[in-house]
Amino acid sequence: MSKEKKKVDNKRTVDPAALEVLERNDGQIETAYDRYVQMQPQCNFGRTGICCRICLQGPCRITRKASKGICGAHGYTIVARNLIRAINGGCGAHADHGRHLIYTVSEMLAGNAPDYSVEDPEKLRRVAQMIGLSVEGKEERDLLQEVLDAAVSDFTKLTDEPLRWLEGTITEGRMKKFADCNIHPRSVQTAISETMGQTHMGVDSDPVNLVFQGLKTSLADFAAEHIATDLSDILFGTPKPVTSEANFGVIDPEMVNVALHGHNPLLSEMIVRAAREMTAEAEAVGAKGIKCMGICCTGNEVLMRQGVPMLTNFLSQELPIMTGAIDAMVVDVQCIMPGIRAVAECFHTRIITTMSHSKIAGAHHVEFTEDRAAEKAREIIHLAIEAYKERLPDRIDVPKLKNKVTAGFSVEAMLDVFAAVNPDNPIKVLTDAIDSGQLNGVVLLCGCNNLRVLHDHSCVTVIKGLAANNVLMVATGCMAGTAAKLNLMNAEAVEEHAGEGLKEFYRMLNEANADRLTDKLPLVFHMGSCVDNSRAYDLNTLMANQWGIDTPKVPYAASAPEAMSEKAVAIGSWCVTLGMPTHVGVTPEITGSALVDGVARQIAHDVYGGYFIWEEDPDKSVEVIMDALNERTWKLRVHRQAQEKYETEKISAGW
Ligand code: NFS
Ligand code: SF4
Repeated sequence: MSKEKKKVDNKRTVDPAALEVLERNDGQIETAYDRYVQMQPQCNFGRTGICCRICLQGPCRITRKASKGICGAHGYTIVARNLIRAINGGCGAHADHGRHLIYTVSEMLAGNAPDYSVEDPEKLRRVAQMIGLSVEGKEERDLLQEVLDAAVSDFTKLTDEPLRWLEGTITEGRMKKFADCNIHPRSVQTAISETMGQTHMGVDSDPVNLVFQGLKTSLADFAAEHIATDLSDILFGTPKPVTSEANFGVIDPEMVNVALHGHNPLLSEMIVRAAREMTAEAEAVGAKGIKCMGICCTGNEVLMRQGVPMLTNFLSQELPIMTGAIDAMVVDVQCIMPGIRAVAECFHTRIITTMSHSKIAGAHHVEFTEDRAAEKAREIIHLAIEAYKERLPDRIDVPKLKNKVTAGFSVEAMLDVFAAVNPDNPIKVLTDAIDSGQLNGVVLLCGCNNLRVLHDHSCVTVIKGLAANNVLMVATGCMAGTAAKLNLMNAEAVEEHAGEGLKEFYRMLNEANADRLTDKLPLVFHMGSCVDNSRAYDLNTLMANQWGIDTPKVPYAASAPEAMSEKAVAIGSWCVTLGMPTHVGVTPEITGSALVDGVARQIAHDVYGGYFIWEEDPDKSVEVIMDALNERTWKLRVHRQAQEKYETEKISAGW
């Protein structure tokens, strides 16, 4: 009986390749899927956010008998503090990523990072202009120094003039709103440190004030992400459409297989280059060559820019090792399960950590440094080649499943596609399609996987549901991973799943781009890693400015059906603050306070126009997202029609 139950419970995925590995393994090697079962039942105090461990008198839990913490903190204070510390955790992680890029650019300019260079000078100029710098007659190096100085300032300044990366990227209406509500962050690092101070024992106990500080931190998070994205594009190129493959079938048993896992392109780009240069060394040990493949967001980064195949997403990260054909899994920071090492113990796979602040006990550590980046990358590939020699041939069993992927859609690439239809005003192609009723809006699919729901199931259901409802979808992070792995990120998926309006829209774009694109457009447009949610948001600003309205009126929603990390909490929070209806498919630890929950869902709406929607059922999720979009598209169309009828210059804004 209990064995029977375990069999059902620990196969919590709809990815057929992951399922194949889990079934073959049958619980012999422990993975997250097993540990989730062992972890049940999980604590409801923590789950609803009403457990406080902020001081050493705790943990204090809100119960019927004890309605306040020992210090007198109400449940709403405890929930609000926990929530904004989660936003802060996410912002800290993105800041870590952004700061690493900033540091590398500064080392590059000082002549200490010889392996990095400006791959995309055009992007450098665009970024400089976006943040208000003049570019005329400036040398590349001087311009880069100015962009760097601005980034350092946005990261560190203590004074309260607005951040360059907010001013340059969001609407005037949003800037004014944030000034009115006093939530402009002074800088990324100041916001992080303020939030820690404000949530210390005995400081702020006002839940609304706390939540607003959380929103301020989320804006700092947005800026940090945007800086990370922009500097990555400058150093490694702005993504352009590229065709590749995804899922376990990308593992080639005859090659040295190197899985790149984590987040930062500073490392993964170097490894992809080294792998391309070291084929001869791999051939010398009997392999056909070296194959890199990605997991999580660093996988998204190298898929977008280099066409490197996507191996899998967050939740199934331990399973590729169990194919017996992964020679090295190279990791940097974030979303790396410590569990990968124990799985690798059972095989020949080398787990290689690379960052001084992100180690796994017992793993190989190759310290990655900016001054010797290429050399370190070669050292890592060399370790993978050595490991290849120790493979256990009878343990190799690789699922065949892989799907075609068309990725690489930066905003620039999207606008190029639209420009084939309307070269003078590309974004109008999208807003016209919404005005005419061909499309019902745009949704940003983002976020992780979470064992609280069936792996990939919620993501797939939401994608198919929105496609049938004629919604244009852009995706990032592990949700983009789901689309890629499960055959939803290619043109064939448009035929299979899109509604008539959406199909018509694709037909128009594909025809106009027939000479410019090698592949037809995919059902879901891959915009990159989670820091690239910043570029996905830029599309919102473009649409708002085209219509002459602010973002809370734009039919553009976000959905994270399987959210997991603190970074997802931070991203969701800025989506709301920046005016988007934001669906989350795993209710966060907030429901222990009706007041804080109400702030997230209703007060946020009243003040900022964006709001959270918690819905765990994936079919119902499609309905609630469509309700949110339909409300906006309907109002927008009515006002657009009125504008045309009365021939007014601007759309009325009183709604
Ligand atoms: Ni985003 Fe990317 Fe994935 Fe979630 Fe983790 S890898 S940064 S946090 S789990 S989407
Ligand atoms: Fe308890 Fe207050 Fe300390 Fe939190 S801060 S652990 S509620 S005494």
